[in-house]
Amino acid sequence: TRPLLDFGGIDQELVEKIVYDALVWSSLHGLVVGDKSVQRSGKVPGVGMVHAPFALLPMPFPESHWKQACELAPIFNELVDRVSLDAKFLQDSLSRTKKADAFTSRLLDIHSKMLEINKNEDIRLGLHRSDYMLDEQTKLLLQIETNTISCSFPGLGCRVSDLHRSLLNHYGEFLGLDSKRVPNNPAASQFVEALAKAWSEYNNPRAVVMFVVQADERNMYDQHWLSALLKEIHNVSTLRKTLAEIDAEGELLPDGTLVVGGQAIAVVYFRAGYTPNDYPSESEWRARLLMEQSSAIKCPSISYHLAGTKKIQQELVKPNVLERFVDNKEDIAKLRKCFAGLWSLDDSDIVKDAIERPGLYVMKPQREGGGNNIYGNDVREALMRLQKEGSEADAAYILMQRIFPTVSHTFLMRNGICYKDDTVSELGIYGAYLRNKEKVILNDQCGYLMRTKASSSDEGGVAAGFAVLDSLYLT
Ligand code: GSH
Repeated sequence: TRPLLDFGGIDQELVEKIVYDALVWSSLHGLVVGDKSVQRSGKVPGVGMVHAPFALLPMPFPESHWKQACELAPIFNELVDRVSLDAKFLQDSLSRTKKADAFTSRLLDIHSKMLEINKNEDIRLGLHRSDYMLDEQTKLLLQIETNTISCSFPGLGCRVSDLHRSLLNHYGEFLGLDSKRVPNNPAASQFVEALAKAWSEYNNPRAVVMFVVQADERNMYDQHWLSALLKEIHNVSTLRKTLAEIDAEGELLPDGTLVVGGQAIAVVYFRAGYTPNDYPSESEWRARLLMEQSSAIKCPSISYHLAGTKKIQQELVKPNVLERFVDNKEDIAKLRKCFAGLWSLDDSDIVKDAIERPGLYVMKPQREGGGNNIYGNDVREALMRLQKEGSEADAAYILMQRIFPTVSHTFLMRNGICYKDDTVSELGIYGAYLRNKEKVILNDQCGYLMRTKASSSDEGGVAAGFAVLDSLYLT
């Protein structure tokens, strides 16, 4: 590591100045989230706002790996699309998981219903994010996962890049850092462009884009950034509804149009619905089914959602599976290069090894949103418990090789306080994909999200409270 990037040599007074400027900048530029300790902050915009947790300075990252990750975005976009078209592959791969995991089972039921009614999705919109870690020992960029639903922080992530560039413009010469090495981050504007293009493909000028949201959301400003830009740049209106509200106010017209609260919906953009907690009653499941049956463009459709499950990720790593979905040999090689070791729990050799050396594995259920994975000795215990039970319960999980990224010292900002910690980082690359019948309208990489967390914490995730937002300093 370079000494200045290590921040070992920065004097306290300088850090305090940067901290102060960073906090002012965040307040002025909407790098904010709702304060969980203020009850009304989830209901009334502008009440109980606090800066989003962020790293004070951008994280050094090799340019070659950054380019590699960017190049993968359109390939993963297409892979998700191709996998989503293979209903049998989705249903077969998830058939054991279905028995062990009630949530995945409900999603599969909706998928089956759509197959029964021969539901066609001509217009397909994917707003994805592929997450990677750089393995220190092998220097390989390894994929953690592709998110196909509710990818967080396209709105705030680009603010952090702007913040870091602004800080380096002022303090860069004292730090030995050049703001030009923080790559431009157009995540918000490009996601918005994709939503607007999808809206226009739907071709009903009176219809709106509906954001499906959680009732107690605190990351709403990230979402508001997108709706504000949709309106300002593209003159497209948005609506925010919870699943329960959609159940209460939604209806399908005979021609398949989804109407919610009297408004025709062109695009359904899910920022909820990825976790079982979002479906406390049958009402929410009815809403999900209603939307799926409609002609509105779903971002994601049920098949895109399923294509993003851990189980499918693990199936794709098996020999000769990628070849079913990707034609281009070079693309296959690029994908394989970033695949980490992934195994199903019916692989007895791997399970045996994971019981002996649990630190080298992560056990993952079919869950999104962070905070669900099993690490360390808990892996051993969980595997032994599943073995003893001898049931189908093991099909709810997959095993993944644990990746060990480089540890660096970082200043982390939370609640106006600056902490210094040993950290590791995860790079997410956003991707947008839009297709109408055979015509691919968009297939792009759309900016990035760097997240940094204490290396002592197993879990990641900013929304789940483990990590902070960060940006890149290309080295
Ligand atoms: N409901 C929140 C939102 O819409 O922002 C959270 C959604 C969420 O947890 N999304 C996951 C994610 O991108 C993917 S399913 N998490 C990134 C993080 O929290 O760091």
